[in-house]
Amino acid sequence: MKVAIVCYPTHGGSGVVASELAIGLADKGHEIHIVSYAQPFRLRSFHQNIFLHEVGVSSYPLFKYPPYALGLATKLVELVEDCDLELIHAHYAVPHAASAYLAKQILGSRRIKTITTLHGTDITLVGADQSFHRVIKFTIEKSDGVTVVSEYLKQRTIEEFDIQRDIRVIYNFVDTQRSAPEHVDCTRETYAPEGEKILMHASNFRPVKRVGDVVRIFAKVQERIPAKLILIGDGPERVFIQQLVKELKLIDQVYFLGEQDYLEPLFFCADLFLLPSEQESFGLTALEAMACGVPVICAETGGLPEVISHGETGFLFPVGETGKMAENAVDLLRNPERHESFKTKARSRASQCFNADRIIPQYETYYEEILKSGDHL
Ligand code: GMT
Repeated sequence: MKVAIVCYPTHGGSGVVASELAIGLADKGHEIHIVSYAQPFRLRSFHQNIFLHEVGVSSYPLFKYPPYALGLATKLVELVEDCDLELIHAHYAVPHAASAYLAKQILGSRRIKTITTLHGTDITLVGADQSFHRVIKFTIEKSDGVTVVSEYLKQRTIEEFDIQRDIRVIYNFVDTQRSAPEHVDCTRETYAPEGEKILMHASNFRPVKRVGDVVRIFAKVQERIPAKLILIGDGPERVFIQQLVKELKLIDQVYFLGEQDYLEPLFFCADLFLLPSEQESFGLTALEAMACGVPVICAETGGLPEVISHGETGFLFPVGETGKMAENAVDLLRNPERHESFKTKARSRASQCFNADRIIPQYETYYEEILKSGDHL
């Protein structure tokens, strides 16, 4: 197949899923054209069968906001014509799905199919914003195919936008080969020289991630057992979090590593991963942690209960219940046998249910179905 994959290039789940999908499909011989405003961070090295196309948007004094959606649509039209593409797969509704729809209309009689993958905040946060609501609903209805990353997100999309059409659930996935322990290159001693336990969190430091809760959970844990916290990522809340760490007198115990392209090497240093988000349509970082044998303590929200098995691979507690999260973290860390069993189950759940070898063929099959189907106009 010859496919255009449209995605965000920045550190974030939707860009990771789109890039890893591109790699998986290209490995199987499909011709994949990545369309984005910059090179996605997971596609910096060379991959056979992957072609990168950056969308540039001219800036004129008249434009307060450069019209990226139109530049993207134009790029897609050119690519479909020049490279004879069959399918545009837009990751994230805003504005990618709208640009794909526009490209399809411009191409007219030339047959091209569009698939939109909804990732979460395009429905739960951006979608709830009235200024985008009608366009998102329209593009969901008009895409030839729509996938979502969890059953939760499917229900949420149907309810939020009153959608009647079919929506396919295809879960996020991990390359469990890359999560194999022989790839370890992080040493615990660097972060925990006295043999302390290591807790970890990775996100884009947006309010929806409740990184403040991560710090509060850690503050309670380290009162009872020697521990360190590693925070990975960057975003609008970082300054506030650094302030909170100072106020709680935890500076010597918390490491801010900034954005990292791959989390696996660091996960091998971790004893627990914390994800107390307000909302999480799936929680790709939780899955990546599990794949490396790291149990996850997270909020019982969104799609996380579909990923984490409570009492087996981690714990789920209501949003904001930092006390319970900390208490269970301490109990688990103090019980090496139980901790070991959680680690084993986390790794095996990730590889049995969410392995790339299992999920990428689901996208391939869906592509084939959509290519065979009639137009969805
Ligand atoms: O909020 C993020 O983590 C970024 C966001 C994105 O679109 O890049 O992530 C969303 O998509 C991921 C991949 O499908 C999901 O695993 C995340 O759960 C989802 N984030 C939220 O729903 C908050």
